[in-house]
Amino acid sequence: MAVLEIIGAAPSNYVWTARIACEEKGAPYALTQARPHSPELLAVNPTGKIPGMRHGDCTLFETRAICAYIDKAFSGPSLVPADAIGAAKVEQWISCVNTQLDPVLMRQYALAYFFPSTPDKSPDRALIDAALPKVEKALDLLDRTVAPTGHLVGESFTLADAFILPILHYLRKLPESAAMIAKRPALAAYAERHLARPSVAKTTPPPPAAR
Ligand SMILES: N[C@@H](CCC(=O)N[C@@H](CS)C(=O)NCC(=O)O)C(=O)O
Repeated sequence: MAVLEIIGAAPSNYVWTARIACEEKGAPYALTQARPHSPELLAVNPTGKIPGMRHGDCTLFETRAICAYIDKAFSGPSLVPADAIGAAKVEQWISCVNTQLDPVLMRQYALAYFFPSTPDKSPDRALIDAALPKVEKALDLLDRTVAPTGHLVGESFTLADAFILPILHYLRKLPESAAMIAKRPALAAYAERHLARPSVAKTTPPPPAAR
């Protein structure tokens, strides 16, 4: 069968999550570079968002669905616990990342630095300042959750961790969120430890080229 393709741009936190899943499973894959809404991407995802996936005749979009396929189609260690509570908790955290954490931490806060819509392309202070109380609240939630075991769910690395770690990588690069993480020891240790995990370190996007 053809090699599995993750289609998207390496800096995307969602593309990164899909690649972590491939690495964790030991699934051979290729990253096919494509921007959102490009023809290559629209061929596998009519919504235009990255990532998309192609494996032989199978095409998929939505990171959770792509990761579900990778988890079932390859024989490496399962990314979701087998027990009912563990599996449901992983779904709970992925859903929380997708519907509550990513929209604030990435779409509102981080993208106001990385892709500002200000006329001079300087960071969008109004959006950033409005996001900060919500960023604090989200980081409190994560800090409390990882404190007992050093994972989002249970005692080991799961797909839930693969969804939040790329976001934490970007938050550690930005001034307000970096300071907030540093003040939360459990979350700081969690980020430090898991961002060095081989599947995560190997897929970390290169820093943007200097302009
Ligand atoms: N729900 C989608 C979200 C993917 C997503 O938001 N991707 C971003 C990049 S990180 C994107 O394609 N943005 C471009 C756009 O929304 O038009 C998933 O889980 O795959």
